[in-house]
Amino acid sequence: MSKQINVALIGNPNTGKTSVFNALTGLNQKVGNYPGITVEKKEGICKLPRGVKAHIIDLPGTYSLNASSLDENVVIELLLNKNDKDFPDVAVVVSDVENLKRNLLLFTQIKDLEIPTLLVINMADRMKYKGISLDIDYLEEQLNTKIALISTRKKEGIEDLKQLITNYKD
Ligand SMILES: Nc1nc2c(ncn2[C@@H]2O[C@H](COP(=O)(O)OP(=O)(O)OP(=O)(O)O)[C@@H](O)[C@H]2O)c(=O)[nH]1
Ligand SMILES: [Mg+2]
Repeated sequence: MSKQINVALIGNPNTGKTSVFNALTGLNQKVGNYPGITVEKKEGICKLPRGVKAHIIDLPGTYSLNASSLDENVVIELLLNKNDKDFPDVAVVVSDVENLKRNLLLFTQIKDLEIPTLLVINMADRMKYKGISLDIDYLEEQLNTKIALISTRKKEGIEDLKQLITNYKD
């Protein structure tokens, strides 16, 4: 039997989680230029290298794991229930490149739950325009995580992300 892993896409509102979901699964869930587009859990499948199959879960945006809205409860309920059939083997935290610092609060909270975590920094296409540069090796070391710098808009970095998901235990 081929191996299947649960992957949850988690992040602040409007960082591009659903865009990543669509890129990974080939589905076409609604994307929009304001926060709160995704209101419930969506699921899809992504075929990864080495015959691994990923069950991808797109979630509503959340700023933290301190529940303050219904949408955030969906995320908290999933992450705090190890018996949930969708409980992630790996949490992919999606940040946008312009708000990285703010997004790291949620990243840290998920790491504290000791769920294997990857960090996606999306919207890399905005870096030049915004004059942002990042030292990914340094960030990986400081945050003790693997990072995929991607742009779903330019379709860049998606294969790297698939590779990181495949190797999430390394
Ligand atoms: N410039 C740029 N914009 C992007 C990129 N990826 C997504 N976006 C835009 O960011 C906005 C939010 O995208 P979504 O995928 O809906 O974001 P989300 O995190 O799922 O949003 P919520 O479900 O509301 O939390 C949309 O306007 C996208 O077109 C990217 O790589 N570059
Ligand atoms: Mg969404």
